[in-house]
Amino acid sequence: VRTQVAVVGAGPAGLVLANVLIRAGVDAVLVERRSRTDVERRARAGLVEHRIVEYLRAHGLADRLLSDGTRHGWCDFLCTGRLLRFDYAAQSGGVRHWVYPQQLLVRDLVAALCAAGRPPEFSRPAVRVHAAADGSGPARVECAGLDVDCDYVVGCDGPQGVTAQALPRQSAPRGDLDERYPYDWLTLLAEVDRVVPGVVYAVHEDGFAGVMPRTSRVARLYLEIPAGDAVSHWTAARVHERLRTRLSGTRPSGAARRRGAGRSAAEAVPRLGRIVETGVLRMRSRVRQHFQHGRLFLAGDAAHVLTPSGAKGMNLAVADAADLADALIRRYRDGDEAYLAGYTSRRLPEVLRTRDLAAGFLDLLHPQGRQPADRRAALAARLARITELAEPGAAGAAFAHWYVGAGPD
Ligand code: RFL
Repeated sequence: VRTQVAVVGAGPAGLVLANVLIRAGVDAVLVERRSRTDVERRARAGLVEHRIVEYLRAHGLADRLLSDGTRHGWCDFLCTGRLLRFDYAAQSGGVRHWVYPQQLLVRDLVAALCAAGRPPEFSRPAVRVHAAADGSGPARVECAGLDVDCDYVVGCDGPQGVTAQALPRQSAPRGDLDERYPYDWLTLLAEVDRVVPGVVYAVHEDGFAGVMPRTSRVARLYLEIPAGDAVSHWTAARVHERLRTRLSGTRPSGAARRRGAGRSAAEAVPRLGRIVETGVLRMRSRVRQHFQHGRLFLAGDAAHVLTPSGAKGMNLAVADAADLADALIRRYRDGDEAYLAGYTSRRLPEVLRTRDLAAGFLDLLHPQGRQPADRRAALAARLARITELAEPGAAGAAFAHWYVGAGPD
């Protein structure tokens, strides 16, 4: 087939890009390795930033998100048995997150493409991408059973995709853009007896644990484990035991109660039932220095992978897609090549800023130390920083603004 833009990968980045292009009259063909059922079932992210929802709404892509999603404006930190509420909506001028599972957003975006008459080509893995290094001539994506000839290729095929392999090797050393953390996270989906009222970050000397709302029946949980540890070491019984240790808190001190924090940890975390999915996330971040070369572009996890600590991956993926859609539309509508050429230089600073802030947040959640005394000291320092965030002030406001994706003022 022949099209203007070939999009590889039906995750949030590829689906948003294809939808926005087609609605603007730019022809696009999206190819996806997996089946439709598989992509619509893959549970991953769930916190959608305010500015991303506004973008999807403006393009008519947020109807179900707005009707079925829930709003969240605070999270709890459970630190050394104390429960501290961070009311980021209050600190960001009333802006809140939307909670809407990624697989539901993917389902909605697939349905929108089908309704627009350009359903994704499912079960078509791209095997090779051709794009002239100097940007001249047409490009081509070779897929199983289908070749797509096009003007531009956009790789939205995640960190292990094939599109990035068509980019020239990076000339400068990448060391400063890659980071491996000294721990991993177990990623779990567990049944809950009631909806998780808000995100809980438990900072404990045994290690980090996190609880994120997803649906009324299922929560996303994270558990810090030693780097490289195998998922098979983590039986359900062991997971439950560790979660109990890390998520149990004593009632707040008298002083904290007087500040209005008179809640117990049991109130913050619902009763956890059957674990329905267990995975392991090797904790690293990797940001490419170039998101484009000639007629080839990368968006989302194909260009940068961050840890889930700040819940930014899906949001950045959609933000990349939004920028690139705008640039491609300008290219076809006005012949503006220069704006398209500036894609990396517009996106990279935000990605690096997000990477740094997410790394800082990760540090807050992971007091490290070889000896128990070092860990206790690190924990006390984290408690002081979390307390500062939770109190109204400049530190809390800056973090709140970033965390919720309040967007430009
Ligand atoms: P995706 O979603 O990985 O989609 C890539 C798609 O490309 C397909 N593909 C190919 N198709 C054709 N040919 C090939 N050769 C192909 N190779 C691959 C794949 O099948 C797939 O369908 O990338 P995209 O669109 O860039 O979106 C990125 C997000 O999915 C990711 O950043 C987030 O899920 C990260 N993330 C979170 N982000 C948030 O913003 N908020 C969160 O709360 C949040 N929680 C999470 C997360 C990621 C997690 N994991 C498992 C990594 C929680 C978890 C557990």
